[in-house]
Amino acid sequence: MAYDSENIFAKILRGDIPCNKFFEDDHVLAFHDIAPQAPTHILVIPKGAYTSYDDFAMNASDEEILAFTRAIGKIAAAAGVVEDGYRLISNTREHGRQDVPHLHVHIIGGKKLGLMLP
Ligand code: IU
Repeated sequence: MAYDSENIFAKILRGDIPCNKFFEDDHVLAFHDIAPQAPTHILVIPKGAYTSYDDFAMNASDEEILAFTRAIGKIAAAAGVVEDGYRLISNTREHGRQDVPHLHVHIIGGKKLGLMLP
C-alpha cells in the first residue's frame, strides 16, 4: 500500500492540524486519542511515513525501530498504566479495521478492559 501523505496523522506530524500531545522525540509522536475508549487512550506513531507495522518492520531503520519500540513502553509507564495493566493494539488495513493509514499503536488502559474477541 502506498503511503498517503494527506492522511490525518501525516497532517498532525506536519503541524497542519493540532493534537493533544503526550510525548515527542526525534522519531516518535504520541497524543491522546480524540475519541478515547478508556480513561487512558494514547496513540503512538513513528514520524516516518509508514502505513502499518509490517511496512515499518521491513522498511524502517534499526534506529527508528528501536526508538519506536522503546517509546511505547516508556509512554505506557509515563501514562501510569503499567502496574494495573493495559492493551496495545495496532489495527491493520481492511480486515484489521484500520481507519488512518499511518502506523499507530493504541495504548489503552486505566480500567479493566473487556475481552477482545474478533
Ligand atoms: P484506527 O486503529 O485506525 O481505527 O484508529 C484511528 C484512531 O485515531 C481512532 O481511535 C480515532 O479516534 C483516532 N483519531 C484521532 O485521535 N484524531 C483524529 O483526528 C482522528 C482519529 I480523524
